[in-house]
Amino acid sequence: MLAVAGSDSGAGAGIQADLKTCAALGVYAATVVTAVTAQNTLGVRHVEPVSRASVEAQLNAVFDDFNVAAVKIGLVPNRALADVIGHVLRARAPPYVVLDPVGTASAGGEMADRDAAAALTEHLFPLATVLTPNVNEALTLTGLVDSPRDEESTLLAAGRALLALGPAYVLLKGGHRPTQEAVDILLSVASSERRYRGARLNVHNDHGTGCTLSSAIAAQLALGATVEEAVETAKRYVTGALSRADALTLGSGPGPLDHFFGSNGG
Ligand code: PXL
Repeated sequence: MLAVAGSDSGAGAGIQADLKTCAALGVYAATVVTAVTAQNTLGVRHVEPVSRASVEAQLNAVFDDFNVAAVKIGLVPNRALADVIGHVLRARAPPYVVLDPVGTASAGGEMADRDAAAALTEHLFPLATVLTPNVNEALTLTGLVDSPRDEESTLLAAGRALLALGPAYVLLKGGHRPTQEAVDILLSVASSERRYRGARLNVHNDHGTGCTLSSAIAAQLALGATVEEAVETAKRYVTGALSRADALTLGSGPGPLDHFFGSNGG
């Protein structure tokens, strides 16, 4: 598969999380870097978007040589990069695209400019097989930020509005909702909604959870799973990696998940 995302110098999120996730799940990942961020577990200090020419060249270098079974897209820092990624993906037509609409780091700090979300919606939503917003992203992208955010009906309305913008599926991630379990809701135009329930884990080290989930979904799609199966396996993987995360003591803020919880390196 191919991960198109930003670099996290702390290596908990972004392209580093994508690579670790794919390695743990046994899927090879090529990488296209969209931005270089300077950050640690305490926050983002600097973001440098990669040039349009470089991202275009990276994408073409990968597609010219590899059979790309699925693409995961994470941080797209500006309109120029949303435009060029859309252009290349339309030409190359990979079978699956998982789009994680991130703009703000979990540690705090904007990583995308003001116009990036509109450009993402315009150029990349129509190409997405699965869009994976958290509650904040779903409400912000649909202009429902002032609606009662803890109401499930608000979230479902946002999900339906996002579906109308082009993705085949929208996975509404419930990790940030004040519910007893962590419930993710998968919506699609073609079928009724499906819920994925997981234990709510009260962990300190949760940096990179969204990146990990979206690359795990793309990895499963690359392995031949259906979208419904891919989401289920990916959620199980993230739950496992989160449940072991607090055994890692890296940095003084929220650290990364334990991507290799299932293996001892042997
Ligand atoms: O979790 C979103 C995200 C995406 N991409 C990069 C990040 C983060 C969060 O910190 O650093 C590069």
